[in-house]
Amino acid sequence: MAQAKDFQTNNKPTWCPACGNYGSYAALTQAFAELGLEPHQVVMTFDIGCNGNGANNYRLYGFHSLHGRTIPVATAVKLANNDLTVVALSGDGGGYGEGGNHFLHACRRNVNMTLIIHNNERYSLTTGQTSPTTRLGDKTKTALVGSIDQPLNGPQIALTAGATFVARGFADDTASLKEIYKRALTHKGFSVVELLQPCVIFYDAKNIRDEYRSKIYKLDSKNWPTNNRQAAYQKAGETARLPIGIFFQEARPTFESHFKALANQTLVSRPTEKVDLTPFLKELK
Ligand SMILES: Cc1ncc(C[n+]2csc(CCOP(=O)(O)OP(=O)(O)O)c2C)c(N)n1
Ligand code: SF4
Repeated sequence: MAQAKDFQTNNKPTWCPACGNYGSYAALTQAFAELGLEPHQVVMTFDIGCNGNGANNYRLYGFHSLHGRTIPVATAVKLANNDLTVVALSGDGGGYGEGGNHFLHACRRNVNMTLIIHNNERYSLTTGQTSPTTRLGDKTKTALVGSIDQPLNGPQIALTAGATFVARGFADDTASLKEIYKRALTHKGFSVVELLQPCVIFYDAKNIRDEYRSKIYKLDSKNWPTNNRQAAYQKAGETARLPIGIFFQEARPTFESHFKALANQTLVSRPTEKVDLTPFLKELK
């Protein structure tokens, strides 16, 4: 049985020391192992950004795509081979900015895969510009006197757009993050996990961690009603304190379940050499 290290390459990650990406990397590879997965059964698609540089560190099938395009690539992978476990990674820039359109439609489409959005409130790889989640008043290289755009709330948008699983995790709490990832990976449908991921370079390293540690609390997993979308929306909107855990989960037919042809055989395993296109071409005349 594979262990977490079997999902990790020997490459030395290029993330800065103390970056929140390390916590997510540890939690996700542990989650794969504890679910009994093997590296050849998992595909990850990556965005451009610090989070996307993780493409060098995961030992499994991967595709390092364009900025904002991790979701369509993951969707194609899943539809081509629905036997695979598919995970799309993104930053808040790629996920809510460049790829915001894909994010919305993936939530309502409900392909059986997991999206992890690393929210560090900055475009970090390109040195800390304002992103869709930058707080009002934060000074960045593109907001010299402070950001004036209202930040968006990813979990609330996912809930509004119809996502069937919405959660939030904290990169420093790898034990609970691993459990959230396991639940997301086993959910039958599109699971969204927003990760609070401290960037220690474009935020004051001590302030961001102190703030998260003082504000974050865990949802009561036994008593929180995960079947109530409106309650989840309100919970995800809290700002004085920051809840982590599974906000919402519901069962809904997946996108691929509507295609009977995929029920018994994956698309990639279907023979292509003897397909007769003549009737189809006649129809087009
Ligand atoms: C379409 C496109 N726009 C802009 C860029 C430049 N770019 C590369 S990485 C990046 C920042 C990534 O920020 P985010 O997605 O939040 O990830 P992070 O680095 O914070 O993990 C940008 C703007 C690009 N590569 N492609
Ligand atoms: S710049 Fe920020 S997000 Fe990027 S690797 Fe460094 S600490 Fe992590």
